Amino acid sequence: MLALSLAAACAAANGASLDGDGPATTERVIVRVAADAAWTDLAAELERANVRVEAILTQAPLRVLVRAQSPAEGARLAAELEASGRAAYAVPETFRPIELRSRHVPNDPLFGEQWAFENTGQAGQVTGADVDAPEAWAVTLGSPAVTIAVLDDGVQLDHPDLAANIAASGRDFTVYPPVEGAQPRTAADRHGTSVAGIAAARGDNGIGVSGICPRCRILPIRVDGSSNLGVAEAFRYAVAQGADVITNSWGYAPSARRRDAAVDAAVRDAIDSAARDGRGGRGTLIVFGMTNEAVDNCGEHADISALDSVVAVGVSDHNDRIGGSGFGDCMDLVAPSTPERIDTKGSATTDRTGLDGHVDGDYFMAFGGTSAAAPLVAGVAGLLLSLNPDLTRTDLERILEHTADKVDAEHAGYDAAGFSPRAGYGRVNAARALVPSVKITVQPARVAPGEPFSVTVAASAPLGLRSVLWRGAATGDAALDGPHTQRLDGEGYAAVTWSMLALERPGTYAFEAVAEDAEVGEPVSGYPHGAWTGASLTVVERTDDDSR
Ligand SMILES: [Ca+2]
Ligand SMILES: [Ca+2]
Repeated sequence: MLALSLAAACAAANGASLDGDGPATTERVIVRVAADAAWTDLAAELERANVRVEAILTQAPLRVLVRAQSPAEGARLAAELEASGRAAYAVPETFRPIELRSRHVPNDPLFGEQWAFENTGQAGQVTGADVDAPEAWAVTLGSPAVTIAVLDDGVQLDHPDLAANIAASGRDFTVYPPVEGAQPRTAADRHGTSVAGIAAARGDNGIGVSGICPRCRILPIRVDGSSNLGVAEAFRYAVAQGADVITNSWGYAPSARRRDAAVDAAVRDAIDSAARDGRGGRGTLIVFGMTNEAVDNCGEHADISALDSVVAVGVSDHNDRIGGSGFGDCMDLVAPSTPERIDTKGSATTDRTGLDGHVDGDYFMAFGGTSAAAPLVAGVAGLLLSLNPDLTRTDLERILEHTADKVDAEHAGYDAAGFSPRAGYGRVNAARALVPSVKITVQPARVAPGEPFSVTVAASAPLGLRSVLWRGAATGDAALDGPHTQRLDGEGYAAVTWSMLALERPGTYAFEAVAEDAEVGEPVSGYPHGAWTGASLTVVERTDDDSR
């Protein structure tokens, strides 16, 4: 029913880090009958062994698809056929993760310094501790219809690597009433220009760096030094100007009385309203970097990033290790950046030109902390919205979380839902976020005969989900063989659970799940409109030891 090409395509989407229990083998075996073997004899023998011939794949050479009673029996049959010499080959059908090889490496000369985008070990780091930007850019470079508002200090509007992506000159909310233009106004204004570059510096223009969303637009908004009135009005302005994502690499500094750092009702209301009502009711995604100090951001006297309507981003380092930033139950994601405590090179981004800014020159090679992590997540959201502007804020958040890589599991200790208060849902992965992704959980993974278990299929797709389905691969139980299909309505993320399932016969069973998207568009040639994954369940008789 579902073509192999779909499975191959979706495995590509998940790459080597395919979730589930790795490649799954089905009960089917592809057999090329040996030239000197008598097919009629072989067919009769297969029938006696209760093996069904499902299809004649080709007549010359004779290739047939047969179906054994289970994957294990299929593997045994394949080995026997090959050993006997009656098959030129006999190969069990196997779903195997493959890598999406298409990449887009931009021509920006400093791209090699952007290890957070593509980590090739530039500074002795772990290769691949990055967001897979070139793989994401093979799908989309982003759309100028998507606007990322940067709330920060000033942004240099005429920076040669930003100017083409600046949506408007923005507004300065550090005074009330605010004044037009969010350009830097003091020598200290150097942060916003670097934040903007990570989100959406112009890519592929032959100069400098690339933002993670190289064709998205930047709406600069100056708030460093604003009152609560200024901040609240800044959020309302961003929404009114059509901001799709609002990125914030700032928070309130803890004071001697930490209580003072708490977010007041006016600011909270503005943020909640933007998240709920922005984008014509689909909701504006609001991203905040957590504190650079490794403290709990989410408990009493919580940081502004702890708000429910905010995506709170911490830091993972150049070796995909966590722990270099604030954390807690309110954490959503980590993104690669240099933690402030670690003395390694940062990821390159734009700097105010010439002597202004962080350094002499137009680019800064050492930007880090959560200031660099938040705009990375905001830019990935921009890529998602470039594929499908109808995604809701909740869709965006769930897709980013569902497709994040579970880095540093040893220190994170992810729970069954994939969450850790030390790493959120893991390190954002732009490439995985942009294609369909599916996970299947069989719980518990080990049961006694007749003991109930459940199957949960969670899936995301930027173009919207059409359906998810699962089946037990040749369990011998018609009720489990499936497929069990749940139609969906184009949401970006869904999790569906089938419970009170049971198997009587001991053994190890393979389960597989497939998600298909709505195929509303073809973002790029060969775009995978589905995803596949597998899991297994072991049914064992309880021993006396188990029951104690
Ligand atoms: Ca550039
Ligand atoms: Ca400079």
